[in-house]
Amino acid sequence: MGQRYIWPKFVNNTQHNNIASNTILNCLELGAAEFIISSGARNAEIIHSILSFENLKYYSHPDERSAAFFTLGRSLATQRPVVMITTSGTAVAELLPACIEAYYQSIPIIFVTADRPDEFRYTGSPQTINQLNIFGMYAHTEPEDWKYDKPLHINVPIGEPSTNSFVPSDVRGTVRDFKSSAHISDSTLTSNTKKLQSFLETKEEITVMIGMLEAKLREPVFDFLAKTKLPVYAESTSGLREKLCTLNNNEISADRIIRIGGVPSCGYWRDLEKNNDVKVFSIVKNALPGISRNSDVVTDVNWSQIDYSNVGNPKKCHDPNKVVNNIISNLPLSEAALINKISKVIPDESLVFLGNSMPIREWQIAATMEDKKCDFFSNRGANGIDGNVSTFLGLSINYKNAWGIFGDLTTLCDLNSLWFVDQIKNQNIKIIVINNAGGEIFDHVKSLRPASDLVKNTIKNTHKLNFKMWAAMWGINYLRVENPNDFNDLIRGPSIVELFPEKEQSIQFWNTYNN
Ligand SMILES: Cc1ncc(C[n+]2csc(CCOP(=O)(O)OP(=O)(O)O)c2C)c(N)n1
Ligand SMILES: [Mg+2]
Repeated sequence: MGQRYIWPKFVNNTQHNNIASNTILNCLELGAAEFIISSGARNAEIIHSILSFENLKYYSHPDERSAAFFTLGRSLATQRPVVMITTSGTAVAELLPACIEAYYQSIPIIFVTADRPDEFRYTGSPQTINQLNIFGMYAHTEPEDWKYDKPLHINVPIGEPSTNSFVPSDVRGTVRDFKSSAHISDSTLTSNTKKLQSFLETKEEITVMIGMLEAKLREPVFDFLAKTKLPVYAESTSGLREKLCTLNNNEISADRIIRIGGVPSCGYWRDLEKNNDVKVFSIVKNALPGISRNSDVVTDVNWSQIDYSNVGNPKKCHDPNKVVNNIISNLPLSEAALINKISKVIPDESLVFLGNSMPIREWQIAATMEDKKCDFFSNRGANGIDGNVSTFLGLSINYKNAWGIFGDLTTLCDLNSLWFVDQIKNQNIKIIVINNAGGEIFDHVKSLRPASDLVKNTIKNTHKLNFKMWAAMWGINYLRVENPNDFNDLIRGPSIVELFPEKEQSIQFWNTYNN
């Protein structure tokens, strides 16, 4: 199926007939307020159009992959569609990782990709690839019936610019109010709510697991939990971990699991795959069960209409800090101890972005349970280690203080993200790099234990790099942290804080914690 690029339904523009301006007007009509630009000759007219509208907020970055993840962060922060604009050719292909992440997180980003006119397609002429439906199932391609539940791809064939293309135009566009709408009919919502109600009506033991949760769902879900008194395991990205008495991963046991929000990162969820006796009911925006065996899934329910109260023995949950504090008091240089320290020094109401893979897991068990009213995010849609810093930077603009915590390889995958730092002008960005010399997560993969050092080091990408010169390249502060007191030297301004945990202590931490 082809893709169209003019939507008279949205803009009946009688002022002029310029495809570049029309594209921008259409994006505004769809609710966009910001534009992220990666430039080339093919999209120059569209860029010109954005800049000549004068009142539009925009950012630019030469690397499309980073820019696309930044766009995802902007959409998450602003809760509205954000547009990313590229030139033609492989530039378009660079958007795929962020497109996939946005698909699994149901984030409404708009990719506007400039293309050569139709007759060039399939000819192999310069910078001409087949861009039609290039993102496959991961992007919607019809603006008229886009439901804002996944990315939208708008492919715009543009001919050679003329000398008139860049003269000032008097076209103006205004940013519309945008309210993210529920993509669900009243009757479906009622039927979903009934399904959850009947799942609850059982004598079997029920536990609730909460993964990444949209900010607007936090209050209704919190109220639902308070009313039902069900035992709960809440991940940090749910925004409820510190507000509830949450079970540890190893304390979860149930006949029925209600999963709310994104797929939980913990082992219990993965083990459910084999544990067929446990019935699972998921409530998640992307409508994906997150598990390959039989389970129920709905996109949304009416939380306030659920009528249920847990009459069984309330499960005792233990203060996770008690267990961990005991261990880290003897192991102050372990990764978990340093994460615990970070969680204490982060100012209240900060953005906290948790990178894959160990940071998100270590935060869950080792961060303070004090409720500092922070907002938590992570790229757990597809669990990629690419684009994490860029997503964080996109989010950071809306926060007075923004802390991102990343593994060393995750950081390496996104080194040019810092191009954005000058544009976002946030003086309180802290990029924490946990340098454990490679992919530490693989030391926790049981099946790899018998492998030789050669195999392990190859899989872990063991290295001896550090990030001091990375900070120097972008002219931002650098702090080396080897023990918790080093955080006292943290200064104002965008900073890279590189942590060097002591390997032996980290190993000992996990050995003690797991036993
Ligand atoms: C784009 C991408 N490539 C590869 C992987 C597989 N992977 C998962 S975790 C990981 C290592 C991460 O290392 P690091 O960022 O240093 O974090 P650590 O495990 O040390 O906490 C890799 C390669 C992935 N998730 N995403
Ligand atoms: Mg690492």
